[in-house]
Amino acid sequence: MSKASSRSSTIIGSALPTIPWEDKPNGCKDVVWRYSGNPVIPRDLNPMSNSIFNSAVVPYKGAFAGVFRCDDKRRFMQLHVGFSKDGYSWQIDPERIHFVSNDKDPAVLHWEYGYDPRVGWIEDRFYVTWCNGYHGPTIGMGWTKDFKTFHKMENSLLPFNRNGVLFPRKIGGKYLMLNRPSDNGHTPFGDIFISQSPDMVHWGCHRWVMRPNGGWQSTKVGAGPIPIETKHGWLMIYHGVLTSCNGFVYSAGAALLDIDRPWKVMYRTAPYIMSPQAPYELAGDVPNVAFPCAALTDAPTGRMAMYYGCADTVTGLCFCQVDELIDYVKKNSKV
Ligand code: BMA
Repeated sequence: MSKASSRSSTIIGSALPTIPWEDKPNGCKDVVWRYSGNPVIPRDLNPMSNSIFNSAVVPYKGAFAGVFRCDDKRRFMQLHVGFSKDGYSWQIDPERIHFVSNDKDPAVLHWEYGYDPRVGWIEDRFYVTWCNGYHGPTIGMGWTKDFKTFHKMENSLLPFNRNGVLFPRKIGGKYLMLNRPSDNGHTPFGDIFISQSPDMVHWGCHRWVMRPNGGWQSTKVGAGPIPIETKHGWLMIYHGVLTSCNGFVYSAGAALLDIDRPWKVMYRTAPYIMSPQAPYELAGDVPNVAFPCAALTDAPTGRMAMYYGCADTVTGLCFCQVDELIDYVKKNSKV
């Protein structure tokens, strides 16, 4: 990984000159714009996949790696590893990830299903969090150093919980994880919380972060990609859900969280930054879903490329300029 950090720019992070990128199209009035070749990952990239969406991508060894949600043709939800030279063209292992553990307790390797992964580099390894089936959905955790061997850790929380997203570094001497307590089904409620841990195994000191806020985010909210450290606070992209007469509609918004006490929300967008409007977001196994799970950033240029699930079927890619997005969050905020 490039360690070259650029504190002269808004993003406090590394350079990623190979970030996937397209300039904003002429005439586009939105703060986030879509990749012209979307969907970047089709549902049938793997012969046995019904759909590939809500997936996580990171820079890895001068290229890109990721953990992908692939629902198979039995409609079982599984996690698969994938690699790409350019962030656009992906090879995804047709075999699901089989986690390993030295722990003899069968509860650790217990596997029912896994979905909606997030991946983040913290200190010396990549951590993976996902919605893990353990007698109900909770936040599973694992780590890898090479995207070949994946080590399974203890579940971080009790069921029922979804959208576990780690911060990329310790804050106040602890690891922090955004999460969203839920129910066992298609949860019709949900606030975002932060849980804290000294060791990535024991989680507590829970702090409330934000509730639904009307309109596109009136039913529930949940964290998306690993938060991005900026000079203006942690930039958290999140999804918000509206219940229409045809069911849930998943859009994306952005918030700025206090850098030292990130449960303090300084700004959050009253309008969405992206809502399902493209055909591949409007039609699929679950229509009307735009569900971000990963963001790549290039600190010197302020470019951000975001991967998001589209209609629970395919994976989309979209872009923004982080300075412009922060400006938009501040100018259009209702906390
Ligand atoms: C949520 C999760 C997501 C999914 C979304 C829309 O509860 O299951 O994986 O994208 O619903 O179906």
